[in-house]
Amino acid sequence: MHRVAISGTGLFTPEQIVTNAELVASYNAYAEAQNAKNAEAIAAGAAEPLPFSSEAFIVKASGIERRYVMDKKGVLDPALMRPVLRERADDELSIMAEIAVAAARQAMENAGLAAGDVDAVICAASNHERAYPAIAIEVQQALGIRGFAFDMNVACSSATFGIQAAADMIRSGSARAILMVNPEITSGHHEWRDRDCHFIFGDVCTAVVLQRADMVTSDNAWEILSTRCITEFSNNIRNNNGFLRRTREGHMADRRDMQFRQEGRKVFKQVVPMVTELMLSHLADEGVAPDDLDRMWLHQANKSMNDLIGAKVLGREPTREEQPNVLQDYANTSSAGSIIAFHEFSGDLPAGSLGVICSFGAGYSAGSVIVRKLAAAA
Ligand code: CO8
Repeated sequence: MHRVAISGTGLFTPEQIVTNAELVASYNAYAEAQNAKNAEAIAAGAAEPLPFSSEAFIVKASGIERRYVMDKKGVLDPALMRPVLRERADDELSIMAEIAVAAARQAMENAGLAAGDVDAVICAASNHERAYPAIAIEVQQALGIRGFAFDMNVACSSATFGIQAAADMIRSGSARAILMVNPEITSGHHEWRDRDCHFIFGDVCTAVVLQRADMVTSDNAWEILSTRCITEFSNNIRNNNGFLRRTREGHMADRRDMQFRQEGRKVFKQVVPMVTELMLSHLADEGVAPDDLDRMWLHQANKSMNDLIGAKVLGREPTREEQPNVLQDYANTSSAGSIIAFHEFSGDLPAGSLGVICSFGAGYSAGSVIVRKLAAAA
């Protein structure tokens, strides 16, 4: 069995940012227009008016201040409320593969690896832009990587589940190094017309290179000491879109359940204990005391949720150094959130530092990865 390390990460961020002020102005203009259109039904008590959104609520409830998106114009247009992305020909690089390649190049450079050093690609994300061929295989071809590639989806937990899958394959000798990418164009399957969740998501792509620890040359490499993934079925975060859509009467209509929807309060209440228990039992089983942790890179869904999980794990409020947040700048980027935090806040720690990457989300699903920083290669 080989020891495995994360030896490089990469991050692609779209050029366009949407602030809470811009988002709320657009949503409220949409709500006003809808209410004017349905004025008669509303006056007759046959329809409810759409409620208005507020910047103050968004910051207080979530900690989110802005988010990156692939198409700001479409998302903010009250007549559209969705991104508009150019259709690409089959022989052009697809948009998910394009952002994955950008993040991947950075991760491979940080790991000091060339395409010939990598044996597999995993695309782990919440939604894939087509059924097949796999986005991962397209990324593999674009980068000139040999070996094999596949897509996987465990919603917001895709990256930690991907790390576990890659680490297990490297440990057992199926591959020397694996590139995992997390292209999250959440704006495409988010419901921008729903006041209760229109502020939650942002677009981004992260990439992680995992390789045999004895082959690492990077100065910022983290040995994977242990991984643990759990799932528990819940309908509280759900999207009914899928390949059987056209087989069902009425499913081609503009239906709310064909985009992301959730029972946010229930998710909060049920996922916090699930994640806390996962992290505490995982640490205990590996003989790591919570106080020994130098850093926790948590999934970025909601600031209060992360604060609560951090406090329950450490038994006290974590400092910003112990538990960095990126949520205010990126919003929830699904599987990429914990990896953005790791990418931005891991280089400063010295060799021997201990940390946990943890993600959680739809499924429910949660993944915990315990890592220790390796000494720089001689
Ligand atoms: N502006 C003003 N008021 C609002 C707004 C708004 N935008 N939204 C709601 N309110 C009002 C409500 O109507 C309610 O009013 P009242 O008290 O009069 O009834 C009040 O504010 C409180 O509403 P909530 O109870 O809904 O508010 P919460 O405090 O619970 O906060 C959150 C809402 C922020 C959604 C919170 O519940 C939360 O973050 N929960 C956790 C959710 C979470 O982590 N989900 C993870 C989902 S991501 C995932 O798993 C990946 C899925 C795949 C990716 C999909 C990509 C698109």
